[in-house]
Amino acid sequence: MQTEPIKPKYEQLLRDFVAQLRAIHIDQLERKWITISLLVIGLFVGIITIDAFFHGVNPPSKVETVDSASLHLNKEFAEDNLGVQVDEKGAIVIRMVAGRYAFFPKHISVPAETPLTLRWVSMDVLHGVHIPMTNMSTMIVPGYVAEITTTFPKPGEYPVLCNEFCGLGHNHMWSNISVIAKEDWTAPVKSAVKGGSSND
Ligand SMILES: [Cu+2]
Repeated sequence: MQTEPIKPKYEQLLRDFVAQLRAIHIDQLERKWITISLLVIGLFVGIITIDAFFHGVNPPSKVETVDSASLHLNKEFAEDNLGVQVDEKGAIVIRMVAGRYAFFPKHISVPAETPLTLRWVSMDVLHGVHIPMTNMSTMIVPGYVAEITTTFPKPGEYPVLCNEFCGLGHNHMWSNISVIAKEDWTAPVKSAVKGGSSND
């Protein structure tokens, strides 16, 4: 009973709307630029969609949460687990904690030309991390894990800088990564000892 008149009502509204749009005079040049703008927007949305669904390009957090207030009690980010670790499959995972005003650990050594997974968390406020001359740049949002996979192409000393203003000591917030030639690098002893001792 009620459903019958609703459809024609919406059709009428739509028809009125289209008629109103048609009544607006749009200059030809303006029409051209509206079309170009819409095409550009469509192109960008298309690129983002393809990257997200087919190339796996996602925000670094991937919405993986962590309790920033109790990182020291957290299994993964407890002090002993920070720094470079090599897992059973030989993949290198680096865990770093950002806090006012430093990155912990202060210094790490990693091999060049090797895929590295870096996992960052903040213990207090919003920080950022930027390693010049690499693709490493991400926000470290409290409560979330920021994960980035990267490869350092050349050996050398790389600074790790905070690029989000986090307080008065922000400009002193930095750390160091030594990138060592692949053949000269050895996995830190700590991870070998840890692997042996922490086996329950
Ligand atoms: Cu900071």
